[in-house]
Amino acid sequence: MKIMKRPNILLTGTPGVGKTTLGKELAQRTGLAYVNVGDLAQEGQLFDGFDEEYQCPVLDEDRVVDELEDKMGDGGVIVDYHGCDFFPERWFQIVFVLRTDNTNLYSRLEGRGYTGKKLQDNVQCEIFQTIYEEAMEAYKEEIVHQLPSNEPEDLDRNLEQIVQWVEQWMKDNN
Ligand code: DAT
Repeated sequence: MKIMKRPNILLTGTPGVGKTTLGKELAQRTGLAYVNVGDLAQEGQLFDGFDEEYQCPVLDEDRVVDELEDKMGDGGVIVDYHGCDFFPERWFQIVFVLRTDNTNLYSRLEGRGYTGKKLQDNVQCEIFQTIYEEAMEAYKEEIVHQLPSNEPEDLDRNLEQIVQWVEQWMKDNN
């Protein structure tokens, strides 16, 4: 039996833009696997040092890549992370950068318990479109797409569009 080829999808963007919400629902609808890189690092303790300024462990990017390599090679994985330039470019067939308006993002992050510098820096990250620019540098521009992620209607529309893209990709590649 020939195994169906399936695409890998990267969901990236500033913390709080809605990657996890979209990724988990997308996995349910498509049958693709969902990988939250933050959770993966936590489970495997894939850290290298401690960031005193932000009071959080520093991701060991090489170990994350090693850990995921085989799974990504098989295809059919949705990866969720607030950074994107350390993954091998060849892993992903499409990259989505979720975008949220400042005021919206501010209240979401406040609700998550972020305060002070951490809150300011993350909102600023979104204002300066840092992750979008990182994605445009790291991947072919034509596979990088921005998705508005402000309200529930955005979530529904994003889901529909990506589900359709996956179906089309499967037809074209099998
Ligand atoms: P991320 O994984 O990017 O950090 P999340 O999925 O945890 O973000 O979402 C952060 C919060 O925002 C969470 O309370 C759910 C909410 N949210 C996500 N997508 C949304 C949308 N399209 N409309 C309204 N709220 C949304």
